[in-house]
Amino acid sequence: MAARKKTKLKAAAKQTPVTKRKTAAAVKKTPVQKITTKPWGKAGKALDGVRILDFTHVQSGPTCTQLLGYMGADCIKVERPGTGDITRGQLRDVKGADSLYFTMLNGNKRSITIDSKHPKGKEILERLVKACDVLVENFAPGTLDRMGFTWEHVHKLNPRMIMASVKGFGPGPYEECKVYENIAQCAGGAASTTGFREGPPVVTGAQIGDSGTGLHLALGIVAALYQRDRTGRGQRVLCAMQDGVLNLARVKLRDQQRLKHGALEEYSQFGEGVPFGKSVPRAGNDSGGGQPGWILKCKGWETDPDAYTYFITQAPVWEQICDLIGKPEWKTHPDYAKPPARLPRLKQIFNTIEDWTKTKTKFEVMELCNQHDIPVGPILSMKEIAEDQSLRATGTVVEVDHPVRGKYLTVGNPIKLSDSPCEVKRSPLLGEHTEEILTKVLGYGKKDVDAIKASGAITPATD
Ligand code: CAO
Repeated sequence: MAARKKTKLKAAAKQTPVTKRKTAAAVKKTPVQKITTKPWGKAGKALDGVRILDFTHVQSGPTCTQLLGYMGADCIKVERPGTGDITRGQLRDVKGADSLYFTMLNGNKRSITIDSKHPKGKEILERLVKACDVLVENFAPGTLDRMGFTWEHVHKLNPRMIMASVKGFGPGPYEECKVYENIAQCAGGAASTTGFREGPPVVTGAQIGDSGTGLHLALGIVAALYQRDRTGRGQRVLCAMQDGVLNLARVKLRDQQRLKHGALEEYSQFGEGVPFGKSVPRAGNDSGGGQPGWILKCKGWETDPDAYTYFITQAPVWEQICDLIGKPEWKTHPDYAKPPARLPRLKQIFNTIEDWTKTKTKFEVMELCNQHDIPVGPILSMKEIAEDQSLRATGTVVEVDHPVRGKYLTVGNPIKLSDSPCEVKRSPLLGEHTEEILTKVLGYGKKDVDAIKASGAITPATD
Protein backbone atom coordinates (compact mmCIF):
# COMPACT_ATOMS: atom_id res chain seq x y z
CA MET A 1 0.00 0.00 0.00
CA ALA A 2 2.71 2.40 1.08
CA ALA A 3 4.80 1.55 -1.98
CA ARG A 4 1.85 2.25 -4.29
CA LYS A 5 1.31 5.65 -2.66
CA LYS A 6 4.94 6.51 -3.28
CA THR A 7 4.66 5.68 -6.99
CA LYS A 8 1.56 7.81 -7.29
CA LEU A 9 3.31 10.74 -5.72
CA LYS A 10 6.28 10.34 -8.04
CA ALA A 11 4.01 10.29 -11.04
CA ALA A 12 2.21 13.37 -9.81
CA ALA A 13 5.47 15.19 -9.32
CA LYS A 14 6.39 14.55 -12.96
CA GLN A 15 3.21 16.12 -14.28
CA THR A 16 3.03 19.71 -15.38
CA PRO A 17 1.27 21.83 -12.76
CA VAL A 18 -2.44 21.98 -13.44
CA THR A 19 -2.62 25.72 -14.01
CA LYS A 20 0.22 25.66 -16.50
CA ARG A 21 -1.34 22.75 -18.41
CA LYS A 22 -4.68 24.53 -18.61
CA THR A 23 -3.11 27.66 -19.99
CA ALA A 24 -1.15 25.72 -22.61
CA ALA A 25 -4.25 23.84 -23.74
CA ALA A 26 -6.32 26.99 -23.86
CA VAL A 27 -3.74 28.77 -26.00
CA LYS A 28 -3.58 25.80 -28.38
CA LYS A 29 -7.35 25.58 -28.64
CA THR A 30 -8.09 29.21 -29.36
CA PRO A 31 -5.21 30.75 -31.27
CA VAL A 32 -5.40 34.49 -31.12
CA GLN A 33 -6.64 35.49 -34.51
CA LYS A 34 -6.77 38.94 -35.96
CA ILE A 35 -10.24 39.90 -37.08
CA THR A 36 -10.22 40.69 -40.77
CA THR A 37 -10.66 44.30 -41.77
CA LYS A 38 -12.25 43.28 -45.04
CA PRO A 39 -15.92 44.26 -45.48
CA TRP A 40 -18.61 41.61 -44.95
CA GLY A 41 -18.87 39.36 -47.95
CA LYS A 42 -15.41 40.33 -49.20
CA ALA A 43 -13.37 37.99 -47.03
CA GLY A 44 -13.63 35.01 -49.35
CA LYS A 45 -15.98 32.05 -48.94
CA ALA A 46 -16.50 29.84 -45.89
CA LEU A 47 -14.84 26.80 -47.46
CA ASP A 48 -12.16 28.52 -49.54
CA GLY A 49 -9.08 26.32 -49.66
CA VAL A 50 -11.00 23.05 -49.16
CA ARG A 51 -10.55 20.74 -52.12
CA ILE A 52 -12.99 17.92 -52.66
CA LEU A 53 -12.44 14.73 -54.59
CA ASP A 54 -16.03 14.33 -55.66
CA PHE A 55 -16.64 10.72 -56.55
CA THR A 56 -20.41 11.08 -56.27
CA HIS A 57 -23.18 10.22 -58.69
CA VAL A 58 -26.97 10.28 -59.02
CA GLN A 59 -28.46 12.50 -56.29
CA SER A 60 -27.48 11.97 -52.65
CA GLY A 61 -23.73 12.55 -52.99
CA PRO A 62 -23.98 15.33 -55.61
CA THR A 63 -26.37 17.33 -53.36
CA CYS A 64 -23.76 17.26 -50.62
CA THR A 65 -20.84 18.37 -52.77
CA GLN A 66 -22.89 21.04 -54.56
CA LEU A 67 -23.68 22.61 -51.18
CA LEU A 68 -20.01 22.54 -50.23
CA GLY A 69 -19.23 24.10 -53.63
CA TYR A 70 -21.77 26.84 -52.94
CA MET A 71 -19.81 27.56 -49.78
CA GLY A 72 -16.54 27.88 -51.66
CA ALA A 73 -15.03 24.38 -51.77
CA ASP A 74 -13.25 23.39 -54.98
CA CYS A 75 -15.19 20.29 -56.09
CA ILE A 76 -13.39 18.07 -58.57
CA LYS A 77 -15.97 15.65 -59.91
CA VAL A 78 -14.47 12.42 -61.19
CA GLU A 79 -16.54 10.83 -63.93
CA ARG A 80 -16.31 7.78 -66.09
CA PRO A 81 -14.94 8.69 -69.57
CA GLY A 82 -17.61 8.73 -72.26
CA THR A 83 -20.71 8.52 -70.08
CA GLY A 84 -19.99 10.39 -66.87
CA ASP A 85 -22.55 10.56 -64.09
CA ILE A 86 -25.48 8.44 -65.26
CA THR A 87 -27.88 11.34 -64.61
CA ARG A 88 -26.32 13.39 -67.44
CA GLY A 89 -28.43 11.31 -69.80
CA GLN A 90 -31.46 10.59 -67.59
CA LEU A 91 -34.83 12.36 -68.02
CA ARG A 92 -33.38 14.41 -70.89
CA ASP A 93 -35.55 17.30 -72.02
CA VAL A 94 -33.17 18.89 -74.55
CA LYS A 95 -31.62 16.61 -77.13
CA GLY A 96 -27.84 16.39 -76.77
CA ALA A 97 -27.73 18.48 -73.60
CA ASP A 98 -27.03 17.35 -70.05
CA SER A 99 -30.33 16.72 -68.29
CA LEU A 100 -31.75 19.06 -65.67
CA TYR A 101 -31.38 16.15 -63.27
CA PHE A 102 -27.62 16.51 -63.66
CA THR A 103 -27.29 20.26 -64.13
CA MET A 104 -29.32 21.10 -61.03
CA LEU A 105 -27.17 18.88 -58.80
CA ASN A 106 -23.71 19.61 -60.11
CA GLY A 107 -23.24 23.37 -60.20
CA ASN A 108 -20.06 24.88 -58.80
CA LYS A 109 -17.99 21.80 -59.72
CA ARG A 110 -15.20 20.95 -62.15
CA SER A 111 -15.35 17.72 -64.13
CA ILE A 112 -12.44 15.40 -64.85
CA THR A 113 -12.87 12.08 -66.64
CA ILE A 114 -10.83 9.20 -65.27
CA ASP A 115 -11.25 5.47 -65.80
CA SER A 116 -10.78 4.34 -62.21
CA LYS A 117 -10.15 0.76 -63.31
CA HIS A 118 -7.26 1.71 -65.64
CA PRO A 119 -3.76 1.51 -64.05
CA LYS A 120 -2.89 5.03 -65.18
CA GLY A 121 -6.33 6.18 -63.99
CA LYS A 122 -5.58 4.73 -60.55
CA GLU A 123 -2.27 6.62 -60.50
CA ILE A 124 -4.05 9.91 -61.27
CA LEU A 125 -6.64 9.17 -58.59
CA GLU A 126 -3.92 8.51 -56.04
CA ARG A 127 -2.43 11.90 -56.84
CA LEU A 128 -5.85 13.44 -56.41
CA VAL A 129 -6.24 11.74 -53.02
CA LYS A 130 -2.98 13.36 -51.97
CA ALA A 131 -4.05 16.77 -53.30
CA CYS A 132 -7.54 16.88 -51.78
CA ASP A 133 -8.98 17.34 -48.29
CA VAL A 134 -12.18 15.35 -48.61
CA LEU A 135 -13.22 12.36 -50.69
CA VAL A 136 -17.01 12.12 -51.07
CA GLU A 137 -18.61 9.04 -52.58
CA ASN A 138 -21.93 7.27 -52.77
CA PHE A 139 -21.09 4.13 -54.70
CA ALA A 140 -22.82 0.87 -53.98
CA PRO A 141 -21.31 -0.92 -50.96
CA GLY A 142 -17.90 -2.41 -51.82
CA THR A 143 -17.47 -0.52 -55.12
CA LEU A 144 -14.75 1.85 -53.91
CA ASP A 145 -12.89 -1.04 -52.22
CA ARG A 146 -12.95 -2.96 -55.53
CA MET A 147 -11.39 0.10 -57.18
CA GLY A 148 -8.57 -0.24 -54.64
CA PHE A 149 -9.53 2.82 -52.60
CA THR A 150 -10.21 1.30 -49.21
CA TRP A 151 -10.25 3.64 -46.21
CA GLU A 152 -6.92 2.13 -45.05
CA HIS A 153 -5.29 2.85 -48.41
CA VAL A 154 -6.71 6.36 -48.65
CA HIS A 155 -5.69 7.15 -45.08
CA LYS A 156 -2.18 5.89 -45.76
CA LEU A 157 -1.90 7.99 -48.92
CA ASN A 158 -3.18 11.08 -47.15
CA PRO A 159 -3.67 10.92 -43.38
CA ARG A 160 -5.46 14.28 -43.45
CA MET A 161 -8.07 13.03 -45.91
CA ILE A 162 -11.68 12.95 -44.73
CA MET A 163 -13.55 10.15 -46.46
CA ALA A 164 -17.30 10.71 -46.55
CA SER A 165 -19.80 8.17 -47.80
CA VAL A 166 -23.51 7.82 -48.32
CA LYS A 167 -24.79 4.28 -48.13
CA GLY A 168 -28.34 2.97 -48.06
CA PHE A 169 -28.03 1.28 -44.68
CA GLY A 170 -25.53 1.39 -41.85
CA PRO A 171 -23.74 -1.74 -40.58
CA GLY A 172 -26.23 -4.56 -40.09
CA PRO A 173 -28.29 -7.02 -42.06
CA TYR A 174 -28.89 -4.71 -45.03
CA GLU A 175 -25.51 -3.00 -45.34
CA GLU A 176 -24.68 -4.62 -48.67
CA CYS A 177 -27.92 -3.46 -50.32
CA LYS A 178 -28.20 -0.84 -53.03
CA VAL A 179 -30.67 1.88 -52.16
CA TYR A 180 -32.56 4.59 -54.01
CA GLU A 181 -34.62 7.48 -52.65
CA ASN A 182 -37.95 5.76 -52.17
CA ILE A 183 -36.40 2.67 -50.59
CA ALA A 184 -34.84 4.96 -47.98
CA GLN A 185 -38.15 6.74 -47.39
CA CYS A 186 -39.74 3.35 -46.77
CA ALA A 187 -36.94 1.94 -44.60
CA GLY A 188 -36.57 5.14 -42.58
CA GLY A 189 -40.17 5.17 -41.36
CA ALA A 190 -41.39 8.06 -43.50
CA ALA A 191 -43.60 6.10 -45.90
CA SER A 192 -45.48 4.11 -43.25
CA THR A 193 -46.44 7.38 -41.56
CA THR A 194 -47.30 9.32 -44.73
CA GLY A 195 -50.60 9.23 -46.64
CA PHE A 196 -54.15 8.61 -45.55
CA ARG A 197 -55.25 6.01 -43.03
CA GLU A 198 -57.45 4.21 -45.53
CA GLY A 199 -54.78 4.12 -48.24
CA PRO A 200 -51.35 2.56 -48.79
CA PRO A 201 -48.07 4.10 -47.54
CA VAL A 202 -47.01 7.11 -49.62
CA VAL A 203 -43.60 8.58 -50.48
CA THR A 204 -43.11 12.34 -50.44
CA GLY A 205 -42.01 14.57 -53.31
CA ALA A 206 -39.24 16.08 -51.18
CA GLN A 207 -36.14 13.94 -51.64
CA ILE A 208 -35.54 13.32 -47.98
CA GLY A 209 -33.61 10.11 -48.69
CA ASP A 210 -31.20 11.53 -51.24
CA SER A 211 -30.98 15.28 -50.72
CA GLY A 212 -31.75 14.90 -47.01
CA THR A 213 -28.84 12.49 -46.55
CA GLY A 214 -26.57 14.69 -48.68
CA LEU A 215 -27.33 17.51 -46.29
CA HIS A 216 -26.50 15.36 -43.28
CA LEU A 217 -23.25 14.30 -44.95
CA ALA A 218 -22.25 17.90 -45.61
CA LEU A 219 -22.62 18.67 -41.91
CA GLY A 220 -20.49 15.63 -41.04
CA ILE A 221 -17.80 16.82 -43.44
CA VAL A 222 -17.55 20.35 -42.05
CA ALA A 223 -17.48 18.95 -38.51
CA ALA A 224 -14.64 16.60 -39.52
CA LEU A 225 -12.77 19.51 -41.13
CA TYR A 226 -13.12 21.43 -37.89
CA GLN A 227 -11.85 18.51 -35.81
CA ARG A 228 -8.95 18.03 -38.23
CA ASP A 229 -7.75 21.52 -37.31
CA ARG A 230 -7.11 20.14 -33.81
CA THR A 231 -6.06 16.57 -34.51
CA GLY A 232 -4.31 16.94 -37.85
CA ARG A 233 -5.92 13.76 -39.13
CA GLY A 234 -8.89 12.95 -41.29
CA GLN A 235 -11.66 10.54 -40.41
CA ARG A 236 -14.46 8.57 -41.98
CA VAL A 237 -17.91 10.12 -42.19
CA LEU A 238 -20.80 7.79 -42.94
CA CYS A 239 -24.42 8.72 -43.50
CA ALA A 240 -26.85 5.91 -44.07
CA MET A 241 -29.96 7.01 -45.95
CA GLN A 242 -32.16 5.02 -43.57
CA ASP A 243 -30.67 6.96 -40.63
CA GLY A 244 -31.06 10.31 -42.40
CA VAL A 245 -34.74 9.67 -43.12
CA LEU A 246 -35.36 8.45 -39.58
CA ASN A 247 -33.72 11.60 -38.23
CA LEU A 248 -36.20 13.63 -40.26
CA ALA A 249 -39.07 11.38 -39.16
CA ARG A 250 -38.13 11.44 -35.48
CA VAL A 251 -41.49 12.90 -34.42
CA LYS A 252 -43.09 9.68 -35.58
CA LEU A 253 -40.77 7.62 -33.36
CA ARG A 254 -41.85 9.99 -30.59
CA ASP A 255 -45.49 9.14 -31.33
CA GLN A 256 -44.71 5.42 -31.43
CA GLN A 257 -43.60 5.64 -27.80
CA ARG A 258 -46.56 7.82 -26.82
CA LEU A 259 -48.91 5.13 -28.14
CA LYS A 260 -48.02 2.96 -25.12
CA HIS A 261 -49.69 5.53 -22.91
CA GLY A 262 -52.88 6.01 -24.89
CA ALA A 263 -54.40 7.46 -28.04
CA LEU A 264 -52.67 10.21 -30.00
CA GLU A 265 -55.28 12.86 -29.38
CA GLU A 266 -54.04 15.37 -31.95
CA TYR A 267 -54.52 12.84 -34.78
CA SER A 268 -57.94 13.37 -36.38
CA GLN A 269 -58.51 9.63 -36.10
CA PHE A 270 -58.95 10.21 -32.34
CA GLY A 271 -61.81 12.64 -32.88
CA GLU A 272 -63.37 10.28 -35.40
CA GLY A 273 -63.40 7.52 -32.79
CA VAL A 274 -61.18 5.19 -34.84
CA PRO A 275 -59.06 3.04 -32.50
CA PHE A 276 -55.25 3.12 -32.79
CA GLY A 277 -53.28 -0.01 -33.67
CA LYS A 278 -49.80 -1.01 -32.56
CA SER A 279 -47.89 1.36 -34.84
CA VAL A 280 -48.07 5.05 -35.62
CA PRO A 281 -50.79 5.39 -38.27
CA ARG A 282 -50.77 7.55 -41.37
CA ALA A 283 -52.14 10.92 -40.38
CA GLY A 284 -53.22 12.43 -43.69
CA ASN A 285 -52.70 16.16 -43.45
CA ASP A 286 -52.82 16.41 -39.67
CA SER A 287 -50.27 18.92 -38.48
CA GLY A 288 -48.34 16.45 -36.38
CA GLY A 289 -47.66 19.06 -33.73
CA GLY A 290 -49.69 20.19 -30.79
CA GLN A 291 -51.64 22.67 -32.95
CA PRO A 292 -54.24 20.95 -35.17
CA GLY A 293 -54.05 21.76 -38.88
CA TRP A 294 -55.47 20.54 -42.18
CA ILE A 295 -55.42 21.30 -45.90
CA LEU A 296 -58.52 23.18 -46.99
CA LYS A 297 -60.01 24.05 -50.35
CA CYS A 298 -59.82 27.62 -51.58
CA LYS A 299 -61.61 29.53 -54.34
CA GLY A 300 -61.01 27.85 -57.69
CA TRP A 301 -60.32 24.39 -56.28
CA GLU A 302 -62.71 22.83 -58.80
CA THR A 303 -60.31 23.54 -61.67
CA ASP A 304 -56.96 24.34 -60.03
CA PRO A 305 -55.35 21.31 -58.34
CA ASP A 306 -53.29 23.59 -56.10
CA ALA A 307 -56.04 25.94 -54.91
CA TYR A 308 -55.64 24.88 -51.28
CA THR A 309 -54.29 26.32 -48.07
CA TYR A 310 -52.84 24.77 -44.95
CA PHE A 311 -54.74 26.10 -41.98
CA ILE A 312 -53.59 25.81 -38.37
CA THR A 313 -56.07 26.35 -35.54
CA GLN A 314 -53.37 27.63 -33.22
CA ALA A 315 -54.83 27.95 -29.71
CA PRO A 316 -53.63 31.51 -28.91
CA VAL A 317 -55.42 32.91 -31.99
CA TRP A 318 -58.58 30.81 -31.72
CA GLU A 319 -60.76 33.83 -30.98
CA GLN A 320 -59.45 35.65 -34.06
CA ILE A 321 -60.21 32.54 -36.16
CA CYS A 322 -63.78 32.44 -34.85
CA ASP A 323 -64.34 36.11 -35.71
CA LEU A 324 -62.78 35.80 -39.16
CA ILE A 325 -64.83 32.79 -40.25
CA GLY A 326 -68.06 34.25 -38.84
CA LYS A 327 -68.42 31.97 -35.82
CA PRO A 328 -68.00 34.38 -32.88
CA GLU A 329 -70.20 32.13 -30.72
CA TRP A 330 -67.47 29.43 -30.75
CA LYS A 331 -65.30 31.71 -28.60
CA THR A 332 -67.38 30.92 -25.53
CA HIS A 333 -69.25 27.74 -26.48
CA PRO A 334 -68.06 24.86 -24.22
CA ASP A 335 -67.68 22.54 -27.24
CA TYR A 336 -65.25 24.89 -28.97
CA ALA A 337 -63.72 27.40 -26.57
CA LYS A 338 -60.84 25.23 -25.27
CA PRO A 339 -58.42 23.01 -27.28
CA PRO A 340 -59.33 19.68 -25.56
CA ALA A 341 -63.03 20.28 -26.30
CA ARG A 342 -62.20 20.87 -29.96
CA LEU A 343 -60.17 17.68 -30.46
CA PRO A 344 -63.12 15.29 -30.92
CA ARG A 345 -64.77 17.66 -33.42
CA LEU A 346 -61.81 18.74 -35.56
CA LYS A 347 -63.37 17.42 -38.75
CA GLN A 348 -66.49 19.52 -38.28
CA ILE A 349 -64.40 22.55 -37.32
CA PHE A 350 -62.20 22.28 -40.41
CA ASN A 351 -65.28 21.76 -42.62
CA THR A 352 -66.68 25.01 -41.26
CA ILE A 353 -63.40 26.86 -41.79
CA GLU A 354 -63.32 25.44 -45.31
CA ASP A 355 -66.74 26.96 -46.03
CA TRP A 356 -64.97 30.26 -45.45
CA THR A 357 -61.66 29.49 -47.26
CA LYS A 358 -63.62 28.32 -50.34
CA THR A 359 -64.82 31.90 -50.77
CA LYS A 360 -61.24 33.25 -50.97
CA THR A 361 -58.17 32.52 -53.07
CA LYS A 362 -55.28 30.88 -51.22
CA PHE A 363 -53.40 34.20 -51.35
CA GLU A 364 -56.41 36.10 -49.95
CA VAL A 365 -56.57 33.57 -47.11
CA MET A 366 -52.86 34.17 -46.46
CA GLU A 367 -53.35 37.93 -46.46
CA LEU A 368 -56.44 37.97 -44.24
CA CYS A 369 -55.18 35.41 -41.73
CA ASN A 370 -51.76 36.97 -41.35
CA GLN A 371 -53.40 40.25 -40.34
CA HIS A 372 -54.52 38.31 -37.25
CA ASP A 373 -51.38 36.20 -36.77
CA ILE A 374 -53.23 33.05 -37.81
CA PRO A 375 -50.71 30.59 -39.27
CA VAL A 376 -51.72 29.49 -42.78
CA GLY A 377 -49.78 28.65 -45.93
CA PRO A 378 -50.84 28.52 -49.57
CA ILE A 379 -50.14 25.26 -51.38
CA LEU A 380 -47.66 26.57 -53.94
CA SER A 381 -47.30 24.78 -57.24
CA MET A 382 -43.82 24.35 -58.72
CA LYS A 383 -44.89 26.81 -61.44
CA GLU A 384 -45.63 29.43 -58.79
CA ILE A 385 -42.32 28.71 -57.05
CA ALA A 386 -40.41 28.97 -60.33
CA GLU A 387 -41.99 32.38 -60.96
CA ASP A 388 -41.70 33.69 -57.38
CA GLN A 389 -39.67 36.89 -57.46
CA SER A 390 -38.85 36.87 -53.75
CA LEU A 391 -37.15 33.46 -54.09
CA ARG A 392 -35.15 34.85 -57.01
CA ALA A 393 -34.20 37.89 -54.94
CA THR A 394 -32.74 35.77 -52.12
CA GLY A 395 -30.83 33.50 -54.50
CA THR A 396 -32.86 30.44 -53.50
CA VAL A 397 -34.03 30.08 -57.10
CA VAL A 398 -31.33 31.05 -59.58
CA GLU A 399 -31.21 31.22 -63.36
CA VAL A 400 -27.92 30.06 -64.86
CA ASP A 401 -26.73 29.89 -68.43
CA HIS A 402 -25.41 26.68 -69.95
CA PRO A 403 -23.43 26.52 -73.21
CA VAL A 404 -25.49 23.62 -74.59
CA ARG A 405 -28.95 23.82 -73.03
CA GLY A 406 -29.18 27.60 -72.54
CA LYS A 407 -30.81 29.13 -69.48
CA TYR A 408 -32.19 26.94 -66.72
CA LEU A 409 -33.38 27.35 -63.16
CA THR A 410 -31.64 25.75 -60.24
CA VAL A 411 -31.94 25.87 -56.47
CA GLY A 412 -29.21 28.02 -55.00
CA ASN A 413 -27.85 27.74 -51.50
CA PRO A 414 -30.70 27.47 -49.01
CA ILE A 415 -28.20 28.19 -46.22
CA LYS A 416 -27.46 31.90 -46.14
CA LEU A 417 -24.10 32.94 -44.69
CA SER A 418 -23.62 36.64 -44.00
CA ASP A 419 -19.89 36.64 -44.79
CA SER A 420 -19.77 33.96 -47.49
CA PRO A 421 -21.76 35.03 -50.53
CA CYS A 422 -22.90 32.29 -52.87
CA GLU A 423 -22.31 32.59 -56.57
CA VAL A 424 -24.12 29.79 -58.37
CA LYS A 425 -22.20 28.48 -61.38
CA ARG A 426 -23.46 26.18 -64.11
CA SER A 427 -22.65 22.48 -64.08
CA PRO A 428 -19.54 21.41 -65.99
CA LEU A 429 -19.58 19.59 -69.30
CA LEU A 430 -18.24 16.05 -69.12
CA GLY A 431 -14.46 16.23 -68.70
CA GLU A 432 -14.48 20.00 -69.23
CA HIS A 433 -11.67 20.50 -66.73
CA THR A 434 -9.64 17.32 -67.24
CA GLU A 435 -6.52 19.00 -68.61
CA GLU A 436 -6.80 21.96 -66.25
CA ILE A 437 -6.88 19.63 -63.23
CA LEU A 438 -4.10 17.37 -64.52
CA THR A 439 -1.76 20.31 -65.07
CA LYS A 440 -2.75 22.93 -62.51
CA VAL A 441 -3.79 20.73 -59.57
CA LEU A 442 -1.70 17.61 -60.11
CA GLY A 443 1.33 19.18 -61.80
CA TYR A 444 1.50 16.96 -64.89
CA GLY A 445 3.46 18.47 -67.78
CA LYS A 446 2.26 18.64 -71.39
CA LYS A 447 4.14 15.47 -72.35
CA ASP A 448 2.62 13.58 -69.40
CA VAL A 449 -0.85 14.73 -70.41
CA ASP A 450 -0.28 13.50 -73.96
CA ALA A 451 0.88 10.14 -72.61
CA ILE A 452 -2.17 9.95 -70.29
CA LYS A 453 -4.45 10.69 -73.24
CA ALA A 454 -2.79 7.99 -75.31
CA SER A 455 -3.07 5.48 -72.45
CA GLY A 456 -6.88 5.54 -72.59
CA ALA A 457 -7.20 6.42 -68.88
CA ILE A 458 -9.20 9.61 -69.49
CA THR A 459 -10.94 8.82 -72.76
CA PRO A 460 -13.79 6.41 -73.50
CA ALA A 461 -12.73 2.89 -74.29
CA THR A 462 -12.93 2.11 -78.04
CA ASP A 463 -14.17 -1.34 -79.02
N1 CAO B 1 -14.34 4.57 -63.97
C1 CAO B 1 -14.58 3.25 -64.10
N2 CAO B 1 -15.59 2.64 -63.46
C2 CAO B 1 -16.40 3.42 -62.69
C3 CAO B 1 -16.20 4.79 -62.54
C4 CAO B 1 -15.10 5.37 -63.24
N3 CAO B 1 -14.82 6.67 -63.14
N4 CAO B 1 -17.14 5.27 -61.71
C5 CAO B 1 -17.92 4.23 -61.35
N5 CAO B 1 -17.47 3.11 -61.96
C6 CAO B 1 -17.99 1.76 -61.85
C7 CAO B 1 -17.84 1.21 -60.45
O1 CAO B 1 -16.53 0.80 -60.22
C8 CAO B 1 -18.85 0.09 -60.46
O2 CAO B 1 -18.26 -1.06 -61.06
P1 CAO B 1 -18.20 -2.50 -60.32
O3 CAO B 1 -19.62 -2.80 -59.95
O4 CAO B 1 -17.63 -3.35 -61.40
O5 CAO B 1 -17.34 -2.37 -59.14
C9 CAO B 1 -19.93 0.59 -61.42
O6 CAO B 1 -19.39 1.75 -62.04
C10 CAO B 1 -21.24 0.92 -60.81
O7 CAO B 1 -21.11 1.75 -59.67
P2 CAO B 1 -22.19 1.63 -58.48
O8 CAO B 1 -22.04 0.26 -57.97
O9 CAO B 1 -22.12 2.66 -57.46
O10 CAO B 1 -23.53 1.96 -59.30
P3 CAO B 1 -24.84 1.12 -59.56
O11 CAO B 1 -25.45 1.73 -60.76
O12 CAO B 1 -24.59 -0.33 -59.57
O13 CAO B 1 -25.72 1.48 -58.28
C11 CAO B 1 -26.72 2.96 -56.68
C12 CAO B 1 -26.27 2.76 -58.13
C13 CAO B 1 -27.16 4.40 -56.49
C14 CAO B 1 -27.88 2.03 -56.36
C15 CAO B 1 -25.52 2.64 -55.74
O14 CAO B 1 -24.44 3.43 -56.12
C16 CAO B 1 -25.80 2.84 -54.26
O15 CAO B 1 -26.50 2.05 -53.62
N6 CAO B 1 -25.21 3.88 -53.67
C17 CAO B 1 -25.29 4.16 -52.26
C18 CAO B 1 -26.62 4.71 -51.87
C19 CAO B 1 -26.98 5.93 -52.65
O16 CAO B 1 -26.27 6.91 -52.72
N7 CAO B 1 -28.19 5.89 -53.22
C20 CAO B 1 -28.78 7.09 -53.77
C21 CAO B 1 -28.63 7.20 -55.18
S1 CAO B 1 -29.61 8.55 -55.72
O17 CAO B 1 -31.17 7.99 -55.70
